[in-house]
Amino acid sequence: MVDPVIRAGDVRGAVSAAVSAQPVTDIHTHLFGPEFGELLLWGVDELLTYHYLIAETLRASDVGYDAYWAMSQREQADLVWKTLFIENSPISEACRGVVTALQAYGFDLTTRDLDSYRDALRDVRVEDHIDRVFELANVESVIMTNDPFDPVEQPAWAADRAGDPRFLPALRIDPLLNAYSETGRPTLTALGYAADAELSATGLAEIRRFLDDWVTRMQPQYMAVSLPPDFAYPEDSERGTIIRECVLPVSRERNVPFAVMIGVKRAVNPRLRMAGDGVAKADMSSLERLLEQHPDNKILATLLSRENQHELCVIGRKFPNLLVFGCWWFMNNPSIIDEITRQRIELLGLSVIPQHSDARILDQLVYKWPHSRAVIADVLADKYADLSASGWAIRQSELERDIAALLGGNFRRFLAR
Ligand code: HDL
Ligand code: ZN
Repeated sequence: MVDPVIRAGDVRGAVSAAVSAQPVTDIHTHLFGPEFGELLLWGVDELLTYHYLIAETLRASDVGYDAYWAMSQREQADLVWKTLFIENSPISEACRGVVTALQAYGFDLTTRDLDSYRDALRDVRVEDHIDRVFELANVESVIMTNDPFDPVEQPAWAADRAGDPRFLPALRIDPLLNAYSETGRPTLTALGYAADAELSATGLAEIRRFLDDWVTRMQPQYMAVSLPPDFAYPEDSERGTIIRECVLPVSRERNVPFAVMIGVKRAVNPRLRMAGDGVAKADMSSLERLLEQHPDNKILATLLSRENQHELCVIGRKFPNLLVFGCWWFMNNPSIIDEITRQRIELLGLSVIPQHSDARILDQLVYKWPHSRAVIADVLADKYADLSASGWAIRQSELERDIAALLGGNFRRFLAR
């Protein structure tokens, strides 16, 4: 079969079409398969009470923290809609996302009748809605955030999970690493692991046994932790010791990569609850030392501060055992996705995972991916146009190969290495 060379004038169109057509593996979300019941959030009121929109609503309305939290979810969603969509144009990225999703469902946005949108989804079966959302977003699979320290989620893992294969597990260990004394150790003790305060050899062996058992039970794609800006490694702390003595050995032995998500300042405004987290620039030398001291460990990394993104690309050049991923959280806005995707392609070529959605509500896939694909396609169109102008023949099959790698293949190859 002829493998056409794309004419210079057609490169942009070919790139846009290829990015749009490529099903994506979404490597970090807070979604749950339907077998997790109420843990899977979906629908109009969940979309509108997404914590990003709570923060924006409390800026724009006269409603105080306590009055907001005293409302029902429906009342909260009504306030968000009135404040951000009716009294103001929904121009922020989180607001525009809701508009994109409602439009994609075919709702009449000229009515702005929130109840009609609610009614349209009321009788939908969740399994059917999942099919529709995955098709609209062109998503082939999502990786969940599964927390064995969460008393609500923990029981779901007691039985064998014959779940929807499109929802893949990830073992999230923040309480073990960031709150060992307060949460990690008490939970392990309750689960029958003799973790101790001194982190003795026996105690560390028990933490390894806990991780090993949960890797067996959950079959996670990776183990993940979010880390503060002052994350230090190596460090003679509970976190530094457990990472070195427990997480990295189990990660290597079980071939389950360790994902570090660095730069979050938890609860800078506790009154906003989940919406109250902030960001700060991290010291990247800790990531360098983690990678340099453990060359046989596979590390996934995403950084929350815009100021860390260029350093992250340079570190990616130094360490093949690092896979850079996503435009995380406060990075997930078109202006920043554009900037850091250009840096990544220029410095790391195709050896990155440009985006994940971080979706918390199923319907968010319907906007987060179209919004990101548009920006990523724009960047790639420029880069392939530059390559073509430099004299390289851009072949259709090679373009499609490259984009398949960016939107899922790189991740699967990293896991299989
Ligand atoms: O720690 C994380 O995984 C973050 O993504 C937080 O869940 C955050 O609240 C979020 O949803 N960001 O998009
Ligand atoms: Zn997340």
